[in-house]
This record gives sequence, structure tokens and C-alpha cells, in this order.
Amino acid sequence: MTTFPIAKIRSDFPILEQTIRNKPLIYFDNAASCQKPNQVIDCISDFYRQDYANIHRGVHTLSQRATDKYELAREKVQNFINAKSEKEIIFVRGATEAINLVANTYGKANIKAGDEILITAMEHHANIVPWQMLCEQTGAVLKVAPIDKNGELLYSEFEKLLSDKTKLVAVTQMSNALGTVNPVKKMVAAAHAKGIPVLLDGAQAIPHLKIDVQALDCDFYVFSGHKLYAPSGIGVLYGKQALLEAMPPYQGGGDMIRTVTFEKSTYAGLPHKFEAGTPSIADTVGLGAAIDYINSIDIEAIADYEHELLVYATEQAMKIKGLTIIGQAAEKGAILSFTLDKIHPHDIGTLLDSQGIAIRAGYHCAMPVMDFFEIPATARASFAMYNTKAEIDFFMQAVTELIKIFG
Ligand code: C6P
Repeated sequence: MTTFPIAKIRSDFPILEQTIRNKPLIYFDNAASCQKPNQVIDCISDFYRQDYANIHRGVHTLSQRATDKYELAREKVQNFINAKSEKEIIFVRGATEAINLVANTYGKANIKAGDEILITAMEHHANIVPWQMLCEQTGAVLKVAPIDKNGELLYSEFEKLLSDKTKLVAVTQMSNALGTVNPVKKMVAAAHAKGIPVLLDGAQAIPHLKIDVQALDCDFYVFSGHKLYAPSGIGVLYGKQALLEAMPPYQGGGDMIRTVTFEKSTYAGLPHKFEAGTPSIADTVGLGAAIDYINSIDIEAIADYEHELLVYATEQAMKIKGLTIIGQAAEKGAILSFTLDKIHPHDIGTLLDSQGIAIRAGYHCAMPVMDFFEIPATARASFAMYNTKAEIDFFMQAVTELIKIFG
């Protein structure tokens, strides 16, 4: 077995070299957004220095070069998630926009009063609010599959909620607040057995798990580039070609049309039908570079290494008296959400920052999860491929100190 090239990986991320408040930066806020390697940063600056122009419009060399790079990024995404065709890869701003796109196109075309949309109790607001808005507009009903105190989906309850009225299932593959990884392949199969399409929110899963949309057989898969070592402002909606073809466009404007007259417009084919206006061109090219970077290491090696970090951090955290881990599912990604007796998560976050440690404290855009656990917030340490056990040790020491200070 080859060892994980952690020293080389860390040297690829220039931001990690700095000190914060005179302490080496420990960046444990990766579930919110992760840092970018030189390979991505350089790719974007080279692109602006050498190749930048608008795409799909110009006959000049730069426009053609920029178009080629943009479309190459689409192919890289296609291969990364094993989509059948590049036509199934729609570039959007992020997971949030992708879900809103589906709600406003597929949803408005296919969901009517009395129909049901099924989500789970561990969803991020991005996979709740767009469906609520759709329900308000159509008279459809939002159903929620419950979770247990470990933060695991009650699978049999999920199955029971799949009914003749269910017209769409939208679930997260990995919870951002708890780390729970859902049995999405089984969930897709159960929904399909009743003819119900499934959207998977892959915002958290994509940097940690190998994704194969054909093996999952999901109908839609959404993710953001910024959690995948790519820039913010670029994300992906994957959709099965037949579904995307049948869906009306989302936004109207340049690049998404075939013909326009004042009487009527006709629309471009896939994927351009869903990409109105000038997109985030350099960031898309940067997403392609991030995928190259991940492939150069191997996503499965990254997943194994991060799992090791999670297991180690969990073992250490369980030794700390007064610390409660929120989310103890058997299948978990590299997220450790916790509370401390007597210290509010926001204070934990601020005090850890004074030690150079970046975590997220709050409700993590998952208020219903906090309500379920009857807590206002958690502190959340989330790990990426560049984190180390030594960082976890320092972090645990800092947490132990906090508990001492607060008695
Ligand atoms: N979660 C977190 O700190 P956007 O903001 O569109 O890139 O991603 C939204 C989103 C959707 N689903 C899940 C499961 C997510 O975790 C997120 C983003 C970040 O947990 C920012 S709130």
C-alpha cells in the first residue's frame, strides 16, 4: 500500500503556510469551503493572462481557445462523476442554484396541487426552501423522512413515505451538520420502484466519496465547486438527458437560444439551454483543474485518508469530558459536530480562532437539525485531504483548555 502523500499535498496549498494570531493556521472549516491548491490558482491566473475571452460567441482565436477550455472542463466533470454524456452536465453557480433550477423547471412542469415532495430531516436549507417555495406556488406538500438520535435516517420511515402522491425525492448524500452518509443507492432504487425521480444533493459528498451517477442511477445530482478545491461561483447540475430535454429552460437570455424573433424564441439544445448569459468562465476552467488535481491523487485514497482522520478525531473527542458529539451515524464523512457543556458554540469558535484554528460554529444552514437535537448550534470541525492527526491533537488540546477555563 502506498502512503498518502500528505507533505506534498500540504505544499500545494499556499494558504496553509501562514500563521493566524501567531499560531500555525489549522483549517478545519472545509465543509463550508475548502482551500485551493496552486494547480487551481495558477490555472486561473494563466487563463486570464493567456486565454481569456467570452465563449461560444467569437470566431477569433482567444474566444475559441476559451470555449475549448470551458467545454473541456465539462468533459472532465462528466468523467469525474461518470455521466453518460457531456450534455448532462449543466454549469451553474453552485448546489443552491442547481436545486432552484430543478424546482423551477422540472418542478413547475411536473408537480401540482396535492402531489408530494419527499426530503429528509437532515437537509441543508438549500434542499428545503426551494421545495417549500414550489409547494407554496403549486399546492404540493413537503414530506420529511425522520432521523434518529445518532443522526441516521430512519430508512423504513423513508420507504413508508414513498406513495402514489410522491412526485420527487430530494435527499442529501452526506449531511453537512452531522456528517451522516445516506444509503442513497438503496433510496434511489426504492423511489424508482414506484416511478419516482430522485435528486441527490452531493454538496458535501463530492470531495469525499467516489461518485458514479450511472451506478447511483439518480435522476439529478448537484454540487458546488468550492467544496471540491475549485473556485466559488461555479457548480454543477447533472441530470439524465431525457429529463433535461423535457424540462423548460430556467433563465432566458444569450447563449440559451437557437432563434429569437419578437413573436417567439426557440431554445438551444443541451447543455446550453440551461446556461443563459456569460458564465463564470475562468472558474469553470478552474473546476476542471481541481478535478485534475484530485485525479492526480485519487479520490479513493483521499476518502480513506479522511476516514482515518475522522476515526482518530472521534476517538480523541470521546475522551474529552463535557464534549458531546452531534451525529454518530455508522456511515459518516469527515465532519465532527459537537457541543461543550457551558460554552456556546460561537464562543468555542472565537476562542479556537485565538489558537489559529478555523472551525464553523452555528446552525450550519440546517435549523431543523438543530431543532431535532434541541440545541441552538454546534461547533463543527470538518477535515480535508491536507489536514493531519497532529492538527487534530492540537485542536483537542485547545478544546480541553477551553473546558478547563470555563470550569
Ligand atoms: N454548506 C456548510 O458550511 P452552496 O452554498 O450552494 O455552495 O451549497 C449549499 C449546500 C447544499 N447542500 C449541502 C449539504 C451543503 O452543505 C451546502 C453548503 C456549507 O455546511 C455552507 S452553508
